[in-house]
Amino acid sequence: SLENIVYVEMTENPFEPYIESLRQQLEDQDPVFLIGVVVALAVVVITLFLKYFLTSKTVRSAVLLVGLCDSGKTLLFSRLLSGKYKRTQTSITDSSAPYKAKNDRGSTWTLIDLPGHDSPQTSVPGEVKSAARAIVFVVDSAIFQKEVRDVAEFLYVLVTDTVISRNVPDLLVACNKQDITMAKSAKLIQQQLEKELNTLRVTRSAALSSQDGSVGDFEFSQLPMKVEFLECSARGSKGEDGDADIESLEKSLAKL
Ligand SMILES: Nc1nc2c(ncn2[C@@H]2O[C@H](COP(=O)(O)OP(=O)(O)OP(=O)(O)O)[C@@H](O)[C@H]2O)c(=O)[nH]1
Ligand SMILES: [Mg+2]
Repeated sequence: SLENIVYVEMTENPFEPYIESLRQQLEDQDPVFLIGVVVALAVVVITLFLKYFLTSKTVRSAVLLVGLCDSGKTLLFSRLLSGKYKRTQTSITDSSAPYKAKNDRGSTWTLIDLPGHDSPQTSVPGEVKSAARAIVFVVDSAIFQKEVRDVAEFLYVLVTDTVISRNVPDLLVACNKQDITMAKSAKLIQQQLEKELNTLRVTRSAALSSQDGSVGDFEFSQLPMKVEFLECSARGSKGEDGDADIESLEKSLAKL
């Protein structure tokens, strides 16, 4: 009867014809239709990939100078930017300036000088951490023996930081003040820090446990980021009148 027909038509799914034709086309394996689907998916994947790739490249352009008080961060900052010697005082706030790397690409990084008086946990603000492409960890090689515990603790906080271990910036350990006779070499500083970080790893947590699951002594090569130890002197052998000895640092910054 007429009543029955109207009832059937009203309960029918309005998308039924489309789904039916979709099913039909898939069944027929219409090549044009399938190619269309593949191309559409490819466009979505490539767009997402490019977006991720480009944003992570452009945002992370900061090079941080971190380390304990008096290690020479501010003098290095001045020497890297202008080459000039400068009398410094304990920094209260951070300062930043564009730094042009000495390479053919002409890369420009934002160099950020951070004060060293804060505790390791609060010394690097969150937004600075996530912008870091490289961290220059400045060590006073002349009084390293006295400070080894504090230096190791600072380094431990940095490499176990969640933001930093996600972004994996390069870690350049600048063994500064090499112009002083008593200065320890980069090799010795690396060995001592590995020993000290091993102790911290054992006593604190398993956060630094090696990636391959092997148990044994801590080595910097086990960290997810690239680590490099280098020697420099922000003062230089001739002091205020002469140039700094920072070629090794400049070379590493040119490779970023
Ligand atoms: N002999 C020698 N002295 C240095 C060298 N680099 C820095 N200094 C001196 O060490 C002192 C501290 O240097 P700063 O650059 O102010 O140290 P900083 O790391 O910025 O210190 P904070 O801002 O307090 O964290 C200054 O008197 C510098 O002249 C170096 O390579 N050799
Ligand atoms: Mg300073």
